[in-house]
Amino acid sequence: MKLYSLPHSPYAARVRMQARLDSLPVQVLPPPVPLRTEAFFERFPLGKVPVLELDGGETIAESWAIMEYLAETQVAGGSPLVPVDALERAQMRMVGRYADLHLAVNALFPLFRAAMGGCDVDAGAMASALRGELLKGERLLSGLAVGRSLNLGDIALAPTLLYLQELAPAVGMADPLQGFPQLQTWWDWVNSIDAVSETLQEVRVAYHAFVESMVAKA
Ligand SMILES: N[C@@H](CCC(=O)N[C@@H](CS)C(=O)NCC(=O)O)C(=O)O
Repeated sequence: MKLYSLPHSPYAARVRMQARLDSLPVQVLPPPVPLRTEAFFERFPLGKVPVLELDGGETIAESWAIMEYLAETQVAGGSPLVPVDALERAQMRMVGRYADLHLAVNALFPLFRAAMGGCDVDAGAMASALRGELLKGERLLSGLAVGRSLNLGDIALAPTLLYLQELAPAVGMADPLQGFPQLQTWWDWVNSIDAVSETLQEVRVAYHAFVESMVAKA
């Protein structure tokens, strides 16, 4: 199987983490045709990475769909990254949805657009939105932060939180996890797992290189 990935992509990082954790036979490659071209959309209708290409040529986009496919098909007896218990599985999906539909939509995307030179940046409003979204995570993870196995929800959340820590200083939050002890405990825990911290470090390095290239172009 081939995983089309970009090193700075938080979404591709999820699948790379999973591949490391579950020792999956996945070859990580850059996209075979340039992003944002007609050729890319023709081959990969959703127009984004990550994309998993199976040995038969079928493709799957959307990180969550890829992760569930891999977890269901590639580990005999089921991946340990998906809880057997239905409630724990629902909690796993809830954390994944929190990362994508709350934290990313309401806090990360506005910060990212601002960092990329968006106009009318209201730093105070962005910091306040970020605090509000982190407070949701703080409450959500209370009781889910420690004493259990890592799951796909954690893998989905970790790269999003990494990006928020990279971008929050621009709106005056040098340490966005300060004041959110559950989130901090969770962050320390996931970072104590090598496959997670190594993948996050790849994302961090690639993001810094990306920022430097933007500065050089400006
Ligand atoms: N919901 C998608 C998001 C994927 C996504 O946004 N990927 C970005 C890279 S981080 C991308 O491919 N962007 C292409 C573009 O902006 O043209 C997922 O979970 O896979």
